[in-house]
Amino acid sequence: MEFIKLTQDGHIGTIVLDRHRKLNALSHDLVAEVIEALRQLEEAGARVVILRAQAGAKVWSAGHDGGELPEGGRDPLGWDDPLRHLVRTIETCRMPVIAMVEGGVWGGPVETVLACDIIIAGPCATFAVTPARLGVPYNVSGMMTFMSAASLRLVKELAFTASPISAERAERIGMINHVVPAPELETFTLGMATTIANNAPLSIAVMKEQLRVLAGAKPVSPRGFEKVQGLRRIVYDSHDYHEGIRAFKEKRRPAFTGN
Ligand code: LCV
Repeated sequence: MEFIKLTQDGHIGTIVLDRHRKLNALSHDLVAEVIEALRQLEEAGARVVILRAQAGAKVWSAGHDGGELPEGGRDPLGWDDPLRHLVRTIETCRMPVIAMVEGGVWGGPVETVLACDIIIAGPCATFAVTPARLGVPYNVSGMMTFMSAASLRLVKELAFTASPISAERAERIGMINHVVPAPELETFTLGMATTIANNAPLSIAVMKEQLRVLAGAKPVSPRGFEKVQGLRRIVYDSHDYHEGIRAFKEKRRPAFTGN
């Protein structure tokens, strides 16, 4: 595989994001390799998976690949978007997925990390929810992922400011499980993976699916869903969305007008 490294040691699988030149930006091809790796690990009897970046990474992932974002008139985060497919695969695969985070996590990859079952970070890890930075209308299930991970007030701060928060703060508010000193991060993560792998895989797989079904059981009426989708369309049909994506691709600050 070109964009990830896949290894398995007994019942523990490890997927390393390895698209170094683009800071592990989640392109269609990188996501396809992660999804295939999860499928192979499940088939090979892995009982737990560690999803991580290269050792010592300054950026865990720089976000949805900006080059693959539509420039307007189409839902940028629809059902078939690679990021949506990756989140669903992590949530529904039988094995617990532990996100081991070093470096900055930007945009869609924050949701990818939050979709993982357990999050263990080094002290320099940061998390930035960036739709407002680009003018993107985040999608419904993504918002629910954020709401499951943090209080509504904190989700609003993350979403409205698009500013990174520290691993220490994320742990303090319960958004991530552990912050571990960098030299101990790998050992600590492997230790937890080993504990999980030595427990009953069927019981864990069923509890993981139970928790997914129960956590996702938030009543959104068809009318409510249609209203949200209509509001999102206003955004991705707007001048600001087009400007945000163009500015991102041209590496300049966007000039948002509110239209
Ligand atoms: C493709 C990239 C990217 C990238 N795609 O290094 O959540 S939503 O709704 O917002 C969703 C739509 C989403 O996820 O949007 C993307 C959100 N991500 C961001 O806002 C972060 C964008 N990246 C950055 O701000 C910087 O790259 C950071 C601060 C992460 C690192 O800065 P640094 O100066 O260390 P460069 O910016 O020079 O990036 C190194 C290479 O990675 C590419 C970037 O274009 C450059 O490649 P080239 O030298 O070939 O141009 N890169 C970075 N992010 N999201 N490519």
